[in-house]
Amino acid sequence: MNETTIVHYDVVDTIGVITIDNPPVNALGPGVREGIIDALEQGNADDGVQAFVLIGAGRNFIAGADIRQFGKTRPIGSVVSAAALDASSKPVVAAIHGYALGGGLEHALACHYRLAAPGAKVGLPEVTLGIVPGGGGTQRLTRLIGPEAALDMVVSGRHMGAAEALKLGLLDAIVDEPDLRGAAIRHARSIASARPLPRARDRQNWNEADTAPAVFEARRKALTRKSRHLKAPFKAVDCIEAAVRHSFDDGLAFEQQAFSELEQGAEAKGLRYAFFAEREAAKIPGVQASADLAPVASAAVIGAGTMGSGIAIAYADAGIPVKLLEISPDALERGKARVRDTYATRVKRGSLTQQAMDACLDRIGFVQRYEDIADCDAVVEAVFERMDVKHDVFSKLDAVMKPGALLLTNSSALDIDEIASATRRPQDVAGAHFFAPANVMKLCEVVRGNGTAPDTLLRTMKMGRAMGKVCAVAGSCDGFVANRSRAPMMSEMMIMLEEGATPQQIDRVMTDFGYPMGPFAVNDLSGLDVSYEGRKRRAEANPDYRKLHVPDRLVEMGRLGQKTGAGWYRYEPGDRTPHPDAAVLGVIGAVARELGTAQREFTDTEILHRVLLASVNEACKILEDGKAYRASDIDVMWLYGFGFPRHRGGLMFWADTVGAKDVHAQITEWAQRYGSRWTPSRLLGDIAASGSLLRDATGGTHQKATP
Ligand code: T1G
Repeated sequence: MNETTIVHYDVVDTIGVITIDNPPVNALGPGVREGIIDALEQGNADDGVQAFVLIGAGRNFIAGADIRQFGKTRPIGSVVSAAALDASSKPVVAAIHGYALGGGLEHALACHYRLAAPGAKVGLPEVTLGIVPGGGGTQRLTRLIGPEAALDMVVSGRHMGAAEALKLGLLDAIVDEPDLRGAAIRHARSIASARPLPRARDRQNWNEADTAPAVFEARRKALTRKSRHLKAPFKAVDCIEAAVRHSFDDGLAFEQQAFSELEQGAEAKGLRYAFFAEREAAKIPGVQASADLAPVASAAVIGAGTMGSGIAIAYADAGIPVKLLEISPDALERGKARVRDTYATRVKRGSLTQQAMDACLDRIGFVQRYEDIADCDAVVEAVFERMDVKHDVFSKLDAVMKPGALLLTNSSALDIDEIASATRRPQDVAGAHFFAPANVMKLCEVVRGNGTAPDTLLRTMKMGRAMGKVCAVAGSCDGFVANRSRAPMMSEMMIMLEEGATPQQIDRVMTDFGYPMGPFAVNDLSGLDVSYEGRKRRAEANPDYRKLHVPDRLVEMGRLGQKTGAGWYRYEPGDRTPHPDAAVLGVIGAVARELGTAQREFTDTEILHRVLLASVNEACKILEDGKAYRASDIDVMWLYGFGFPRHRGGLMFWADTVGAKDVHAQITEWAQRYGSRWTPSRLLGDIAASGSLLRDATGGTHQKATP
C-alpha cells in the first residue's frame, strides 16, 4: 500500500484505488500529481491489478490546480499527470462526486471512463481566473463532446451538472447509489479487459460544419460585446479551434503556450486576487467560525417597499420561507403586486419556470402584525431611512422576536449602535445592507455595531451566502464602507465637469477601464434625485460642504434621468440609449461661468486617476478608522456593489498596481491644488515609501488574497 498524506493507493479485488485526500477541496497541490503518477506506475507494474479507480476523499473529486501556487515555481503541471492517466496500460475509471473543476476535470477527461454521482458538478472555469485550461482540457473536451459544446463550457467557465454532462457524452454513467467507490470498483472490474482503451484524445466528435471558421469567428464576435477587455476567453476560443485544426499533440502545445502567456498577466493576477479576496471577506479576524452556527431557516422583512420586496424575493429564491410585514394595507398590496410582477417578468423572460415561480411565491407570506413574525430566525428592517422610524421598529422587534433572532437593518448609513439602543439585545443587532435591486445585486454589506456579537456577524454572513450574496463586514459610520468609499468618486467626477470635462468623456474613460456602464449613465438609471436630498441636508448641516452645482441644477430643472426622459443624457421615448445633450453642456458652462472656473482639456489618465484616487484615499481613511478589516474587503464591495471591473482585482488592488508612492504623491499634489478634500490619509502617507496598499486593519500587509 502506497500511503502518502494526500494520495492514498490501495488494491481492492484487483482494482487499484487512487484516492486524493487534500482538504479542503482536493486541489492539485504539491505532491498530488506525483502521487497519482506513482500509484499508476505501481499498479501498472502489478500483475494483480487489472484496472484503476480515481476518486476524491471528502466533499469533492478534485477542485483543480492549487491557485495559490500560480506564479510560483510549481511542481509538474496537470498536463504531465493527465498524460500518465492517458498512457496507462490498464483502464482508469474516474469516480466523480462534488466538484471536478479545472485540472480536476482534466484528470477525469484523461481517464478512460467517467462515472459521477447525481449531484456532481464539472467545469473548466479557468477563464474566470484569467487563464485557459493547462492540462489538456481544451483538447480532450473538444474531441469528446465537439467544438460547439466545448466552446460553451470553456469560454463561459460555467459549472455543469451531471445530467447535462452525461447527455453531452462527457460522462459515461451517473451512479445513483450511496457507495460511489464500490460502484466504480465494480465498473472497473467489468471493463478491465476491454480493449482498445477508450481515450478522449483519440476521439473526433465533430463533422465538417462543426469546425467551419465561421463557428469560431461568431464566438469571438459575441465575446467582443461583454469581454472586450479580457484576453482569456478569446484564447479559449483559439485553443478549441486548435483542437479541430491540429493533431492532439500540436493542439496540446498550442494550449500550453496560451496558458503560459496568460498565467502571469495582469488579468490573471487581478482575477486570482478577486477569487481569494471574496473568500477572505467571509472571515472575521481572530474569530474561528464554528461549524455549528445556527442557520437562518426562516426570515421576516419589515417594509414592503422596493427594498423590502426585493429582500423578500432574495430569501424566497434561496428557498428560505419569508414573511413580508407591512402595516399599511395599501403599501402591503403594492408590495404584493411588486413581488408578483418581478416573478412574472422572470417567467416571461424565460429565466424562471412557472413551477419555480409558484414555489417561490409559496414561500412569501404577507402579514401585518409583529406577532406573526415572532418565531423567525432573522428579521431585516427595510423601512424609511429615519432614526425615529428605526427606533419604533426595533423596539417592537425587541418585544416580540424569539431569543437569538438576528435583528438586522437594511439601513445604508444610519448608526447601528443608535438603532440597537432601541432594544435590550444589541448583541443580536447588525446591519444587512443589501444593494438595489436586492434580489439581483450580490453584495450584502454586514455592518457591525460596537455591541454586535461576532456570532451575529458570522450568522448574518452565512445567511447572506445562503441567499447567494457575497458578504463583507463594515464598521458603523456614515455611509458604512461601500458608499462612504464611493462618495468621493461621485463628487470628484461632478466637480471635474465644472472644470471642463463632459459626462460622455468621463463615461467613456470608465467604460474603457472596464466598467460595463459609465457612472453618469448609471446615475441616469438610478435617478439624479436619489442623492439630491442628502446633498442638501449635508450642505445645511455643514457650511464647508462642497456643493455639487451641476447635478443640483439638473435636478432643479426636472432632469432626473431615464425616468424623466433626460438627465445627464437625453433619451428617446422607449429607448434607453443615452444621447449627449447640448442642454447639459449649457448648464455646465453656466455653472463654470458663475464660479469663475476656467475650462480646460483633460487627459483620460487624469480623469481616471481623479475619479478613482479620490476613493482610494477615502478607503485608506476607512482602514485607518478600523471600519474595514482589510483592503481586500473594500475591493470585494466595489466588485459586487459597484461593478468595478473584476479583472482589475478591485479598487485597492488597482491602486497597488499604480503604486502607493505615486498614489500618495498625486493626492498630495491635488491637495495643494484643490484643497482639503484631497488631504492624503495618514495610512497612505505611512506606506507611501515602500508599503503595499493591500493591508488589513491591524496594519499588516494582507498577504492571503494577494496572488
Ligand atoms: N486552489 C487553492 N485553494 C482553493 C481552490 C483551489 N483551486 N479552491 C478552493 N480553494 C480554497 C478556498 O480559497 C477556501 O480557502 C477553501 O478552499 C474552500 O473554498 C491546470 C490551471 C471548488 C466550487 O477554479 O470554485 O485547475 O478560505 O469557500 O464554497 O487547467 O472553491 O478556507 O482558506 O470556495 O465549497 C480551477 C476554484 C483552478 C475552482 C468549492 N479550479 N474553487 O466551493 O468552498 S485552475 C477552480 C471553487 C486549474 C488547470 C488549471 C470553489 C469550489 P479558505 P470555498 P466552496
